[in-house]
Amino acid sequence: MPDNNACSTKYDAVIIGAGFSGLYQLYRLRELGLKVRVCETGGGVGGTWYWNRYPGCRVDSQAYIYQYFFSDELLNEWEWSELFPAQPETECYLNFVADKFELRKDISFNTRVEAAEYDESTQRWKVRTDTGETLDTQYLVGCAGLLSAPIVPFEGKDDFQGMICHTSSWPQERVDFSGKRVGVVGTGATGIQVTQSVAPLAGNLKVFQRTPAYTIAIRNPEFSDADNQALRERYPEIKKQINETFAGFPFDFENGAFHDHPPEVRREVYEKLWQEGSLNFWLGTFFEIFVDEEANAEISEFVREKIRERVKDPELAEKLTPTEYGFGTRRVPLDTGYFETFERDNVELVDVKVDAIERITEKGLKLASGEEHELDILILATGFDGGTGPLSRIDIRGRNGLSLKEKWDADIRTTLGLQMHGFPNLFTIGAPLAPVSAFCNVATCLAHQAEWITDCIAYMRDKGLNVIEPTKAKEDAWVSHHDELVNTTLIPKTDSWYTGTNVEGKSRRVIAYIGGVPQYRMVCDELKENDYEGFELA
Ligand code: NA7
Repeated sequence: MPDNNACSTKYDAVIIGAGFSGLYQLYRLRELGLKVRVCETGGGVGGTWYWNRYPGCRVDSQAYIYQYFFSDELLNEWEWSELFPAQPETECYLNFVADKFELRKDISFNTRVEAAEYDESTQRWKVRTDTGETLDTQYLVGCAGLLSAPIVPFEGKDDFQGMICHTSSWPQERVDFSGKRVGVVGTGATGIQVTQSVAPLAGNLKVFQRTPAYTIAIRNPEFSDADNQALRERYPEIKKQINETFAGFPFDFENGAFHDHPPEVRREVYEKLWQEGSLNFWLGTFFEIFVDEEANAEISEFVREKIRERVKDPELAEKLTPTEYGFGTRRVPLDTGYFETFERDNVELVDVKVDAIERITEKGLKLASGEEHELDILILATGFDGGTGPLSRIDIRGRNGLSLKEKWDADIRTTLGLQMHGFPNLFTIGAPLAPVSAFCNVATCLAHQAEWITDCIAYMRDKGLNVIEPTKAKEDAWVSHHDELVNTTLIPKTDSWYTGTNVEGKSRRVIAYIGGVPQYRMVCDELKENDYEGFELA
């Protein structure tokens, strides 16, 4: 019998994942003339937008910035139906891109990368998939997403007799909620979207909340042909703008310094931005929201007032109003009637802060007090091992067998989120310690990282070089700079996937670089201009 490992296929680059970043990375590297293969676990393209097909899933960056800007033809051909499209539209867009640029021929679907090992003697990676194939490649690019490793924090999943589903592995076929007793665990961005969408469909719905969320009521106008045309005319300006704003959005902190304004002027700013119904209220009010307790307290209180206005029942309002952390120190969700959902007769809020969920049982969920909630459908909106999980769940081994999982278990370190010491020729998009992991419109930042990687590989080829790896000193310097910056902010004080506290035993470090997109781009550009100083090239 032939040994699969013996007949490995040779590539210049193997990309893990055919989501937003993987598709673009494939396009770019193919343009360089490289032989590239993408391995994708799913049966189609889209990554996050392939897997997260739960009811209500919707993008919360404006559609016209949550897309690719590399092709004018593409920008001209695609039409957006609304400002914040639902999952099917974004998935459809990514399929359109894959078809238009004939990307599928280089993608192996239903193919999970299980392991990858760097061979020092050949200076190449051996990539093993669950289909039994071994791919031999010079470069390995991790495009596995930043929120694609789901967390199921309870025992007993297999005992449950009803339907159980994490939001990120939602079935392709329609789920019938009518007359069903449904439970949703989690009230993050996902739990909010699923709650407000499933409530009108279910017999009854119990929402198990441990920590209430601040959320902004979305304003989501539909787009006409004329709107799409007007956008097309503005694309050159928008493309420029998103690379110059703090978070890669079409807005910035443009209201001056918090303390330069009297409270009534600041309030006008809040009211105005609140009416926009977008993340502008978070990433466009005052930068002090991230660094100044007083500013953060004032903005948090403003949002609490908005929640109280929306929830008529004071007791319920109290339960739904966050008080234990500041607004914007966790990822801010957008909602469509989320708070109003709790006024429906078929919806109940179950507070599991004090009486915690103990386990999943045959019939539903059991709390620490012994109380059991019987359910037909259990939806787990319990989040992800953000930033690290997607790659550390693959057995990736660099020089001297160094395991990426072990490296990150000990300490979450990268060099600008793009490479890692000990892992030559491994590039990453969406990995920790870059803005992309949390403080950026993902589409802006993923594209930038894919372009940086492409330029780096082109440089290597032009110079006749085979291997690139950041030195330990370079990585140390980046990690220190990251820590120094983020430790002056309020972010590390709040528990969430940003700080890694949502995963038991995960080492604590803020996952995303908070220096802003322009600053990050500048550092990346300087590296290119200085021939990758601080990286070992051979
Ligand atoms: P998040 O934001 O990590 O939210 C997960 C939610 O699940 C959150 O409300 C958690 O409560 C809750 N959770 C997790 N474990 C438990 C247990 N054991 N008991 C009760 N509740 C629990 O994930 P999302 O999927 O909503 O959003 C992830 C990102 O996707 C989002 O930020 C956007 O960028 C898109 P907790 O707050 O920890 O008390």
